Amino acid sequence: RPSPRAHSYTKYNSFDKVQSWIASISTSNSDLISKQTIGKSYEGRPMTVLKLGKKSSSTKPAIFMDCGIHAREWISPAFCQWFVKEALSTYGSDSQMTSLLNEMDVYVLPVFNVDGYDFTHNSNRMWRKTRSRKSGSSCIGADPNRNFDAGWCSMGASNNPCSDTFCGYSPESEIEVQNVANFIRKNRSVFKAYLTVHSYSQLLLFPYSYSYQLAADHSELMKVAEGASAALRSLYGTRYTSGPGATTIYPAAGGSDDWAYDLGVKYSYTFELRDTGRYGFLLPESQIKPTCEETMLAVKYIAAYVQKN
Ligand code: ING
Ligand code: ZN
Repeated sequence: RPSPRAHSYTKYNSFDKVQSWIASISTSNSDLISKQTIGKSYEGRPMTVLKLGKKSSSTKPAIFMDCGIHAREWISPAFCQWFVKEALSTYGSDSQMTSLLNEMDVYVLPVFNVDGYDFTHNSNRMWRKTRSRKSGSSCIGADPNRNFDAGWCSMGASNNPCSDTFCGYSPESEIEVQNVANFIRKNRSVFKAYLTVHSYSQLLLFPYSYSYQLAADHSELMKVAEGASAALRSLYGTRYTSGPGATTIYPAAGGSDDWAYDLGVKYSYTFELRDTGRYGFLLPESQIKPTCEETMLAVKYIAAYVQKN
């Protein structure tokens, strides 16, 4: 088995490479990291979550972060891999990371839409959805970020199976969405924050996207988002806009952040990473490092806030 040293964090790795990285990194750092499979995808691929944190006899509060809900947004899984590497390599030297992993656990799902991600590497680079099939339609897949049970398919989603924003045949019809929703429901009392990473547009979004109503915690969510955006910008000057999904990007029901928030996970955020459209989903590999470095600052800002609240 290749050692984690052989893994490149500045390339867009295939699903198979991410899986072997998950296997090796979790065995070589067993004091700080463990892995668990939360289920299998439509095509039978494992969905593996990495749990980062100092082992403790009692249950610690936790943060859940997923990447790669949408297949073509390759910078997103690259960020989750970067985050895991940084967490392990700065634990013990960076005081914030040390304190975070001593007091909390961070659950990372590096690739959510495993079938779609593999499909973008092998067949169609611009694929977004899952790869599920249903008799009666020749079109494949549903949008996992329209398939959560949050105002499901009421706005900004399509009931046409051929659409890129198809909401699915019912809430959680997609097995990948069901696997994540079940895992978060099971641990709902320990999760203090839910972070989901997309691209592109340079936005830090929070609920709601399924409604124009402001979230009960709107002011606090906005304050934390502005702080995180400022931290991100401090490194290379990259500008992010913060706000509720519905008015900051577009109304869209069935999103994971709205669902997690309504379940009771207060600090629920959607990142839209670089860029603003020059390269879009085809962000060059040369931008992986700077994008991940600046995004680390925003994620660590949110984590530090959640930790003290
Ligand atoms: N953007 C998100 C999308 O699913 C979003 C925006 C965020 C919608 C939160 C709903 C909830 O369309 C991308 N780029 O995928
Ligand atoms: Zn997306």
